[in-house]
Amino acid sequence: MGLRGGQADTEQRVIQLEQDILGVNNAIAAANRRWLRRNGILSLNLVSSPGAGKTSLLTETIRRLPDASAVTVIEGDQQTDLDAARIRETGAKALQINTGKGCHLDARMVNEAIGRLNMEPASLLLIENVGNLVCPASFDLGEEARVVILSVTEGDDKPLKYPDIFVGASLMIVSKTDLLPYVHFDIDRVTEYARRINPDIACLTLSVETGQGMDAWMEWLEKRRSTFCITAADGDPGLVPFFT
Ligand SMILES: Nc1nc2c(ncn2[C@@H]2O[C@H](COP(=O)(O)OP(=O)(O)OP(=O)(O)O)[C@@H](O)[C@H]2O)c(=O)[nH]1
Ligand SMILES: [Mg+2]
Repeated sequence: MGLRGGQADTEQRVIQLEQDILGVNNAIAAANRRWLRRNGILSLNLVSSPGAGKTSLLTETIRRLPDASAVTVIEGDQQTDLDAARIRETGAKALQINTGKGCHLDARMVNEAIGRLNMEPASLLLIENVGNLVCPASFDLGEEARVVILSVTEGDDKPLKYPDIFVGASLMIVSKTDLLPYVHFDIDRVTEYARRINPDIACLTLSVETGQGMDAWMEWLEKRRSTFCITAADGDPGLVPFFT
């Protein structure tokens, strides 16, 4: 009885701690979103498992945009600044965050990055999260939309196995479609599974290698940019987004 009571206490404390951490994160994320919106900066949070092709998609996307200097990328990885270096080669500004043992970016990391980046109003902010289909699902960064990338080599059952990451996502991109002839992956099935989890999710397929689907992705991005309105009405955005 004593042991059970002690166990229940511990579980209660763990739940409370998790709620506190997420509560603080959500408050900072809301501050990030407010600041980004007031400055007319469209922000996307790209999530996937490791190696699904996030950085490759980002570099190819920036190359296709008319002005690389109007794009900023926040890169999240446990170690190295390899991805930020790949982004900088395109002419876009990139800031690398190393999370060490951490398995996701959080709103405070993005808040601090925003404070250092000196982004132009009405520019584009692309955030590459740490490769992981689980942890990033719980941490709002303050982005305008979450984009989930799933490569065909990972299997078409992922929306059902890792549903949380698909729940709040605006778009699922099925990547590396040039490899479809070599793997068992059914595009109709993955689309049906993703929409079973999130009926509103948009779905695109593409290959950075062959260029298949890149035009549709660029159109999605352009539409998102053109419908994104500057919500500057409620006051001065201020220069520094820091929450604390
Ligand atoms: N065949 C094929 N390979 C691709 C495609 N896109 C990316 N790759 C390859 O997939 C590997 C991983 O690509 P990255 O862009 O580094 O993936 P990532 O999601 O950024 O990886 P992490 O940041 O480590 O999570 C690289 O070897 C890429 O060349 C594609 O469309 N087709
Ligand atoms: Mg990467």
